[in-house]
Amino acid sequence: MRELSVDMCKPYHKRSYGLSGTFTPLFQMMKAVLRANLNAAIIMPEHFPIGNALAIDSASSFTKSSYMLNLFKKKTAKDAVPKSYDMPEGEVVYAIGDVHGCFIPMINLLSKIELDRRLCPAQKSVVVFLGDLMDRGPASREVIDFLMHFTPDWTEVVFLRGNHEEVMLDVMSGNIGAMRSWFEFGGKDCARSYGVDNFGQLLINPDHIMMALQRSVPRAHLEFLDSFHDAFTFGDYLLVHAGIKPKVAIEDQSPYDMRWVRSSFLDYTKPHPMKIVHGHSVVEDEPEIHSNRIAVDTGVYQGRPLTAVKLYAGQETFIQSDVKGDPQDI
Ligand SMILES: [Mn+2]
Repeated sequence: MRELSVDMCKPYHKRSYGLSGTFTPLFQMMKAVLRANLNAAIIMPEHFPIGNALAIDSASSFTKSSYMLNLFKKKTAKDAVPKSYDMPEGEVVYAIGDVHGCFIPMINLLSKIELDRRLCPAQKSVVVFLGDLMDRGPASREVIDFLMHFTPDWTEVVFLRGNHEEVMLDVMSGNIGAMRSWFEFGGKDCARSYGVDNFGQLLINPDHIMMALQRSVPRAHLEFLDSFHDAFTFGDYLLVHAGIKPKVAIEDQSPYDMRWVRSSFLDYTKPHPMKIVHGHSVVEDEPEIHSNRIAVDTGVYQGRPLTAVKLYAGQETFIQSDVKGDPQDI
């Protein structure tokens, strides 16, 4: 019997950041935007005890008790495909697809999830971000700044690493080649959100852009992104950014495949040992429930809603933001 790999099993990140200097103005702006534009009575600021690390440390026993043991069931290489994919009793998961710098749809979706969770009789709740918080949309910095301080009293929060987190961390380590390709798939939008836009120097002085990036992106943001996990299990469900390599045991999956895989996973219609919940590959109309996987990336940055799947009591249901992505949203 082999357990899940150490990395997949390590307790998820327990954030304890305090309020940052940049956060309070953002929070005030968020309040103003919500009141003015979104007709959003759903979230009031007091529902977000942001930065209240002490409260969650003392109030939440989830990470200190058997919660992780309940969530991380042992899987073995010879695991047969279960007759049905089961969920832990009395626990609810909300898995949110690729945010891609779309701040207002994210806030709107979180408010709807909070309301749902407060009405849900589950004893335990986890909100899982499936990765790709940044790039493409207009507000990567705001999304990251908000989430790194997001310690609500109504749920635990888990972050998974997507291919865009992987590339951004690579870029910020000083990799000029990675920066060039990053700028081809949404990295410029992320850089702009940090005030870096000297892209005209890309051919002649790429070092100048790199220096500007390294000056502008706070170290705390990178440490936050670096704390993300590869996968999260919930009963017979495996939550990952992109998917898995078919016909390979769950514990033998590579982080690379879990962050980047596309057609070999998407085209595979036979059962996996676990049901896979993923983002990464945009489904253009509605989120999709297949027999072996659930796809929740509805392409919010392309003017569509942000989507979460709720897993509770054997049911797979979707919650979507009422606000669609819009390049002008912040
Ligand atoms: Mn993505």
